[in-house]
Amino acid sequence: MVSRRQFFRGAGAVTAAVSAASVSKVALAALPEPVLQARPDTMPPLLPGTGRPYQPVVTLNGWTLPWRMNQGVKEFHLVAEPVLRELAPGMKAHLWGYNGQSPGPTIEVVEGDRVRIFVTNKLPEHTSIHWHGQRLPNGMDGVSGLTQKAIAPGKTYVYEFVARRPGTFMYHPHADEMTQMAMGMMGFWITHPKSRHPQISEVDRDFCFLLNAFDIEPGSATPKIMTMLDFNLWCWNSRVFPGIDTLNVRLGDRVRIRVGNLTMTNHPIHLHGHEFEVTGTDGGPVPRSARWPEVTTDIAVGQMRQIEFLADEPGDWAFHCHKSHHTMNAMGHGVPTMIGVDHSEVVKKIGKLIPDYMVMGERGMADMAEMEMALPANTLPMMTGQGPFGGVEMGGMFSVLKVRKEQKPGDYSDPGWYRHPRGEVAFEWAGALREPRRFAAEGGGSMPSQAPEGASTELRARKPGGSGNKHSH
Ligand SMILES: [Cu+2]
Repeated sequence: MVSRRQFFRGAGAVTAAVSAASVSKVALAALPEPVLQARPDTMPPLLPGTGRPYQPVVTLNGWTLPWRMNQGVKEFHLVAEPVLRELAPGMKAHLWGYNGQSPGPTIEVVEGDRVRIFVTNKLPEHTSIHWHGQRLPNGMDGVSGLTQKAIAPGKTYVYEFVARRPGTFMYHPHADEMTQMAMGMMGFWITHPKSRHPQISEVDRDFCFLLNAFDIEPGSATPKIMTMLDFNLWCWNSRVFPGIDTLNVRLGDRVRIRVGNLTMTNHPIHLHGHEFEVTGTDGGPVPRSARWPEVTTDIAVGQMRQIEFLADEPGDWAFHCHKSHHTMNAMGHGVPTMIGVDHSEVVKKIGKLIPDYMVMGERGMADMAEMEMALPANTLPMMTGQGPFGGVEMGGMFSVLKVRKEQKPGDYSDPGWYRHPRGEVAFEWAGALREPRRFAAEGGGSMPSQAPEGASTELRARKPGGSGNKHSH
């Protein structure tokens, strides 16, 4: 891929050189060669070889689409087509996307760029592309039926407009949207500022990804497109944990993360160990005076959010959607809550009939992560991912921000697990435990089963060993 990219960049440079001299009609009429991506890896930032300079972004488990300059116009070629996307090692899905992957490649341009996008439809049905959030001529807005004819299978359409407003945008079909978005058709668009912008910081790392979701029955590979809410695979850029790459940064880096939501529900995105500010929304940069610190920001359907922070705490920091069901992989929601239910008798009886019978959830659901039950082909454990201390018991919309002193500028490779300084890891208490008197009197229960006769309702709460804690109740 790198070599193909370099080839493309080289080709772009040649095209630019040619156009500076004299352009043949053939060269002008030809479409830019579509560049395809075969892998779901996070590609290193694509440094602009032609056009105006900018600080590129890194698309999590994605890539940026190369372009060519054609007489001052930045030309891209998107191909809408069926793709095979690996959601995580062990599971591949038949999706629809662009240029070999779902989501499609990120498009990066500079404020003021004139942009021409060729869109070729290799799907079995018509499509269109809407450039979500952009200021553009109405007829370029991509709403089939309303602002253009739908692009029939086999046809290529051209969109052309000036990227007027710097910011974070998305693209997606506006034709049979329910099907095409449920199948994974979407992509990111970044318009970089043309010069220093008072409300847009220069950052050391700039990541982006889309929130998307699929409903794929265990054992199958194609999403159920009629699902409205009960999705079972909650993705960042069509990947689920542990298939989502970590965000690797250098200690002291100023980091920006851009997130767009094209699922059917909101996602409160939460970062551990740091506070961030929302520095941009769908509508552009947030004035500095209007920003406030957060550790979680909710991203509604159709919204984009840019968060920024100083990565000044070394470690492996969880970064995830805070809806606990969204940090899970394929699961049935029809499972009753079994916590506290003793199944031993019924299991003995069923075991005589079905030797492999297994009860889930008596002690919570963490057993699921350790469960070695055979899975149907092409699905993922519900909670998974191994950390340095054992199972992480997560899936779905979960990743890790890795902050390291040794990470070199511009190095996005995974530094491995954090090595905690001595004395900075939670540890098991090995000393004696004093049992509160009430526990023993109540036979080990933590709550009195009934108030003793004549007792007042006042509870005397004492913090254990609380010499320094003088809160009274
Ligand atoms: Cu969520």
